[in-house]
Amino acid sequence: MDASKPVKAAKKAVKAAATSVADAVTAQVPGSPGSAPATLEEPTTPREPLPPKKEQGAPDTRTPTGAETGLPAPANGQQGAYLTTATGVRLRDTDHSLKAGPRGPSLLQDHHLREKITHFDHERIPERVVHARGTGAHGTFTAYGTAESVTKAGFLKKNTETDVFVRFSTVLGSRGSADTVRDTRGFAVKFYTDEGNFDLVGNNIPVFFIQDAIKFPDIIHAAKPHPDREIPQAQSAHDTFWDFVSLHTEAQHHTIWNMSDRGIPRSYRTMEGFGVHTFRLVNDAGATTLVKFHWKPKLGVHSLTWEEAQLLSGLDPDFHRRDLYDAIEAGAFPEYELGIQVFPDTGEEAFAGIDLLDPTKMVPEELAPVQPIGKLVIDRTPTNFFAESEQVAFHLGTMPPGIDVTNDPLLQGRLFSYVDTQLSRLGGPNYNQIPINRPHAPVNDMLRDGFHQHAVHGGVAPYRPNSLDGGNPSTAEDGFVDVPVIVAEAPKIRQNPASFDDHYSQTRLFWLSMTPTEQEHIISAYTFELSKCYEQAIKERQLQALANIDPVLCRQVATGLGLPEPKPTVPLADVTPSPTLSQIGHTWPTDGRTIGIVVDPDGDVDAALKVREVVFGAGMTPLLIAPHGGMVGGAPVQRTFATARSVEFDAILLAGAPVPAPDARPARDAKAGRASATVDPRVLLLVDECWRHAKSIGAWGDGVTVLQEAGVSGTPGVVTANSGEAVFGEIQVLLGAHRVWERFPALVA
Ligand code: HDE
Repeated sequence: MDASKPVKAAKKAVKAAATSVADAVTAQVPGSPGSAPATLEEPTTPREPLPPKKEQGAPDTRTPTGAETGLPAPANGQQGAYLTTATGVRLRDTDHSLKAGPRGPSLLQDHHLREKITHFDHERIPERVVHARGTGAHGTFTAYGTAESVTKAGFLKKNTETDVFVRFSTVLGSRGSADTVRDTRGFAVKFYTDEGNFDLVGNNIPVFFIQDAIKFPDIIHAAKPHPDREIPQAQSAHDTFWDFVSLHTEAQHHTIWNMSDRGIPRSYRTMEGFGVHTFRLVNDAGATTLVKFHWKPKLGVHSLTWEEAQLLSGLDPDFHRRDLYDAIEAGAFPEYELGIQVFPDTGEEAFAGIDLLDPTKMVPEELAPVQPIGKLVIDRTPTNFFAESEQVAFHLGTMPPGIDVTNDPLLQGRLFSYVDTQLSRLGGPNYNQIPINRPHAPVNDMLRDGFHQHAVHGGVAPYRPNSLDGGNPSTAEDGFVDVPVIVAEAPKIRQNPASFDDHYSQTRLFWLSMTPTEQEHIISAYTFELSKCYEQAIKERQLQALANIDPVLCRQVATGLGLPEPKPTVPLADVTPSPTLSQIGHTWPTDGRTIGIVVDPDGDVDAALKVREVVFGAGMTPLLIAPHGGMVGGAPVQRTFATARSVEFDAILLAGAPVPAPDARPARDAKAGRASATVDPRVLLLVDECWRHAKSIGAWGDGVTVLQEAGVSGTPGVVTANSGEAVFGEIQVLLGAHRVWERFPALVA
């Protein structure tokens, strides 16, 4: 994919048509709200609804029973030029209720008032119990054909293209919570295959907190805000969470992933996805294979720093949504490969001594490599958040022939929960008829009636066998395969297999697989979170769990908490680290990154604008940062010194040394608090923050003096050269590794 193509096209459009700041911003930098710029005057000429924005997708216009209508997507949206009631009657006025005289009471007969208010009163539906905060987008999955030998699923046959809808989410927070909190992320994909939908409902962490679904309400109650004060929102840094995971030590493996950088992804585009459970595939010949599903992002796995995550929660709580939508709009389409780890289905349901039914265990890639089976490209944003991201309903049991479940007790409970939750969330049993959930395959079930029934079923015999509807529907020889796995004769008991008792070996494996830099982050995350607990006993109990993972980890956290370091109560596991678990030490494409360019209107503006073009050409988004809004050198300014903050940039370029702007006064802008005689103090703050977040920083010409004033000259990842292009060339290379960790040597001992 040439990510820069749409960007180039947008640039041409600007040259042709940019007559105002609004036009220029709309055409080049993603994020403008409408498909046409707003006019200064209120438009008064009736016209049809505007077309969607170029990057917007929508659910296929299928009937409730999966038939193609051939209609364009806007057919599902508002129609005509005039305001109407819900029943299509045109209205003259929607701003005044019908009253007994201008000062009189409103009349009960005002059906428009009542319709409008009543509908508004019912606009909300229950948010998801977990994963309430999320965001979705459309894409296409193309199969490589490499899974054909293990599954008969048609969508995995070579070169088959399948429409998908993806929803990314956090777990703990409410719908309006911040994107960048420390949490697990959901990675749910609905494939609209020709053989019915397939929902792969995964997370960005390959293991789970608990081994049995019956404990799900318990872990979630513990992690959600306290029931009395309903705080803290979207956090695990509180007593009930740590109470549960320290008492319930099977949760320790998932918890260390959350405390690692995986708990604060940079972007949904730089996040892995995992099906977590082991699934059973069945091929055309009926042979079965056990697999674990993995999503691998093309851009690599990258994270925020903890300070960035915290700042973003306030400065841009929508950071991940915005990043996803802006990247799609800029043509930097997020890409992931779907892969499988393959295990022989020998009946033991274990591989290399790892119990494949235990969802707190993963299989290191060094032991079972992930084999790519297809590619997902996300290339369309939703047209309507509620209709698509909110109403999409995933269910683990939505599977086409060729994919089946295993006895993982967590998976088994999920098979019940997802349908059940939609009944109250989406108001009844017909949620699969909502446009975003409609299959792209013919639906002929014998389910009838119920709230919000959109299908108009014909016939008189919704039962089988029947002779009155000609025997329709028939059962199919090539239908879903329930693999006839032998269920051992066994007592009816509430008990786990003994292998589930090992809670620490893979937790230790994860710790030992991290680089020292990543270990520093883990230590700091545990210390931060436990410091937020009130109860000493809970901190001590969790320290005991850390002692069973690793003495160094335990000692460092104990030091931070000011508590003694306990001795392990179980022998430390002798494990082989898995370097593939580390995020550091590779280089990756940089598509869709955001580069801040500080420009001084009194300096060399041309050089800044030249670099801006180069950044666009490299498939990234440059944002001009200037002392004031409007235009600089004929180009639109995206951020003023008052509005810019380091956390939205992956790197910054200093194209000048702007003197303090008129608003650089602490009385007006607290960020201007650091005194500086020569450079605007907000620019120094920008440099400070980027520097301590290990981001690369470039400067040329007068910009070099800013580095000196900020005291960062000559440190790793701080680049100077003769021209902006040369500086950006080096920055691009540094960005490939995501951060400049060499700036902060790590030594965990
Ligand atoms: Fe979920 N989970 N879950 N979960 N889950 C839901 O379903 C549940 C689990 C996951 O974007 C709910 O429609 C139980 C593991 C994602 O809409 C609910 C158990 C994994 C999403 C539910 C688990 C997940 C959900 C809430 C333990 C990773 C968001 C709303 C047995 C493999 C999907 C809804 C979306 C959502 C139940 C454990 C992933 C309540 C009982 C393990 C990505 O049904």
